[in-house]
Amino acid sequence: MEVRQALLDKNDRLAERNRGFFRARGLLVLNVLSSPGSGKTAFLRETIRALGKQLKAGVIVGDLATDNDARRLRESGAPVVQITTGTVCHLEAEMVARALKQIALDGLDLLIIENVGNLVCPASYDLGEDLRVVLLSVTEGEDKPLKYPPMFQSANVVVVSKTDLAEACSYDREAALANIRRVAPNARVFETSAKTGRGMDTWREFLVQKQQERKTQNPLSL
Ligand SMILES: Nc1nc2c(ncn2[C@@H]2O[C@H](COP(=O)(O)OP(=O)(O)OP(=O)(O)O)[C@@H](O)[C@H]2O)c(=O)[nH]1
Ligand SMILES: [Mg+2]
Repeated sequence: MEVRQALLDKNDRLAERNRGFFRARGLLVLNVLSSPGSGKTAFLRETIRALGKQLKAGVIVGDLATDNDARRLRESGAPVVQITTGTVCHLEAEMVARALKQIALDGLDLLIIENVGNLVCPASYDLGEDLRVVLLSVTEGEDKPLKYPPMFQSANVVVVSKTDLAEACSYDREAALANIRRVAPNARVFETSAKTGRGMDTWREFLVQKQQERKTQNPLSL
């Protein structure tokens, strides 16, 4: 118990160091989290595509193994660094600090960190981000916010993903939104589909606005 607390304290210190580094550069930083396969990579690829020339984004992506997601994200033209964590089920601030040395940050407005697919462990690890973005796909069940509260409680933004599959999955929209509201009453909610592009314009406008705020105010308004 004490060892775990010491590790978390160390992570918090390194996360603060990352945060200072990001703020000095005027970078807006997202930590994107969800269970495996909720659509993080697909959503991020569409996000970068939607941003076009409005914001220049770079990505750090974490997985236990393979560089599949890095290869998919590079198709968007963004600089991407893959972290392979081996047996570790989350990213830590120190891993992000190391990855930063491999990414060309000059000219970037937005740094997106795709965390390891996991609804439990990554919740405890601050990476120095401005915004925690948690995905909930319509395919995984409306009750996930209630079953995994720490992850959803820590979210600044909840993205409902894969809404094109809602009907096929008998997705209960009202129940899902009520569950999100119960656990994360202050989170901004976006309903999206990476397949049809639904909701991507609203999400893009939100990011552009937050990036502007990053240059002028601290903390961001939500
Ligand atoms: N129909 C539909 N399928 C989607 C959508 N987004 C993602 N998918 C599919 O869902 C599967 C998982 O998507 P990924 O983007 O790899 O999910 P992920 O959260 O990055 O997965 P991990 O990184 O392994 O945790 C893939 O087969 C995607 O093509 C969507 O909006 N609509
Ligand atoms: Mg992925």
